[in-house]
Amino acid sequence: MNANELIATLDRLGEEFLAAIQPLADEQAIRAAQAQFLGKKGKVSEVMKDLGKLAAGDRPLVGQAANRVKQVIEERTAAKLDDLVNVAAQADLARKVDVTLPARPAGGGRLHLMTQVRLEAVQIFSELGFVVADGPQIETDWHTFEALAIPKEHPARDMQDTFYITGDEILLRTHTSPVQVRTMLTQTPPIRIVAPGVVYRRDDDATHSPMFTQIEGLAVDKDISFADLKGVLIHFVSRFFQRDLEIRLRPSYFPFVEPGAEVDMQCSFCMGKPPKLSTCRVCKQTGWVEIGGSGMVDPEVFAHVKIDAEKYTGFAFGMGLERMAMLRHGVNDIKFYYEGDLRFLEQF
Ligand code: 2NM
Repeated sequence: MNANELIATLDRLGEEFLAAIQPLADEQAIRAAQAQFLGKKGKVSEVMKDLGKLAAGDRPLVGQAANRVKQVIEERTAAKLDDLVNVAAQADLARKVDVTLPARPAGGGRLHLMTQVRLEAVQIFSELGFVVADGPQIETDWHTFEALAIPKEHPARDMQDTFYITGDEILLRTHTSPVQVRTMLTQTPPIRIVAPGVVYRRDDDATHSPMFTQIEGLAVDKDISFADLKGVLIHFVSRFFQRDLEIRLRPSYFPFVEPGAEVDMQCSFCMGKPPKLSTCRVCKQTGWVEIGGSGMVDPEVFAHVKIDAEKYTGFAFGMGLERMAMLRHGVNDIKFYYEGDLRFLEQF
């Protein structure tokens, strides 16, 4: 082909491209069409192979024609792709949105079961005039053990049971009793407090967690008696389980009370009447379950906190709230409380 024929062919390719791209409406097809003309083996490149055969003087004119065609193809491709974006944006704008549709429900939060149980226990004791007292979880040996007349050789002090932080003086409280100690040191009777909070022991199985929640109570006043203690416990159990369950105080030893008693209540699963033909796994056929400990504050404890044991008496009690929640809701493994599994938590 001579120069004029080449220029005519190039112009014709330009026309051909414009006709080919005209009906295309998707990006892939448009890019494929462009490659068909401008690619390495495209129609324009094929024609340009003949450029070398032309006289040197003819080449610039043909080169200019080729550039013109390339520019037309590139501009038209870009414009076509631009159209696609605009069409998509228009379709987006035109889409009808029903603003009256109800929103997706936002998963409602709730209080953790142990928080619910703790607040409820506090509420019940507050009905009897008890107020909440609080204290540090990191405690001293003195507030946790010494002031409570727990001797140095007592197993509760053992490295096996207690998490020590530094040496043998600073530790994680193993019960909330140091809160009672601090209260008695800073207040004068009458005292009526409950101390709810987490405590720590080196224990970990289906019924023990290294961190668990206790509530302990303390009343110190003139003429406080063991009968007052029993009345408070009966009120608590009947309110917490919403039933008139009986309680039973079984003589037991705690270093900080005298006399001391373990607190049992009628089994809330079989109501104290274990079924004859099946077994109640909760109370093991006894009809009673242990829920805590209690007693009259030992005069030795009063001496440590400078309360006159000739003038005042007091009772104290303590119980584990995970266990109370287990009895109330039929939870059978303590691990559920601290695993954070929503399938468990959402049930309460
Ligand atoms: C229990 C059982 C029996 C108790 C005693 C005291 C204090 F500080 F007044 F001496 N606080 N808590 C006590 C007594 C706790 O928990 C099983």
